[in-house]
Amino acid sequence: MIKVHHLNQSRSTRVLWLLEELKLPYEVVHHERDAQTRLAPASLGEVHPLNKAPVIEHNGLVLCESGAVMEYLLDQADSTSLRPEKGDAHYYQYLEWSHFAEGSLALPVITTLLMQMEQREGTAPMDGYIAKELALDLGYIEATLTKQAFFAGPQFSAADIMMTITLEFAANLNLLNDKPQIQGYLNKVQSREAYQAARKLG
Ligand SMILES: N[C@@H](CCC(=O)N[C@@H](CS)C(=O)NCC(=O)O)C(=O)O
Repeated sequence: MIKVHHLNQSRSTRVLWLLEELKLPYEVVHHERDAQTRLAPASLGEVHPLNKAPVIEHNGLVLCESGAVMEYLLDQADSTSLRPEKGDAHYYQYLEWSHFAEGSLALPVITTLLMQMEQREGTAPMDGYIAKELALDLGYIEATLTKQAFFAGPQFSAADIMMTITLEFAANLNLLNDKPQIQGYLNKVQSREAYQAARKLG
């Protein structure tokens, strides 16, 4: 059965909602935010190194990132009503908004939340948040690239194209100086002919 790790007041509500829509059987493991810091408890970190919700477990797979979890659950269901067919014009609108929610909208919304907290409480949660997120994310990426050659496994994929450009921003900001695996990975993908051709175009 699908196991959902749910954090109160969090994005994992997306997953519970979708499971209800799909009428798939599932069980919920509840994790409670720390009353003071509002951060996730260590119990989530025992399930996935990013220590965030949502995470699902199913048939030996441990999956995080709500958009990816949603796709996985849709793949498990018979119903196609919640995801337009590939090739249908609406499919690409579906894809655009699904990525937009986390890829574009979440950053300014979360930043506003943290800035409002700073003004209200006179503290600096933004600094703590950025340092914590960078350490977690870059550590997770470094560990992943220690285990496998590319993001989706042994083969290069479009996920590598997505990740490389963001990692290049990070490298330019000197955030990867202590990340030899990521640096080696970047050298490898940047030597691809198609990458060189794209760079030549600007
Ligand atoms: N992009 C990720 C974001 C995951 C995320 O930041 N989850 C938040 C809850 S909304 C969390 O677990 N925060 C607790 C923490 O950072 O300690 C997704 O869509 O799953």
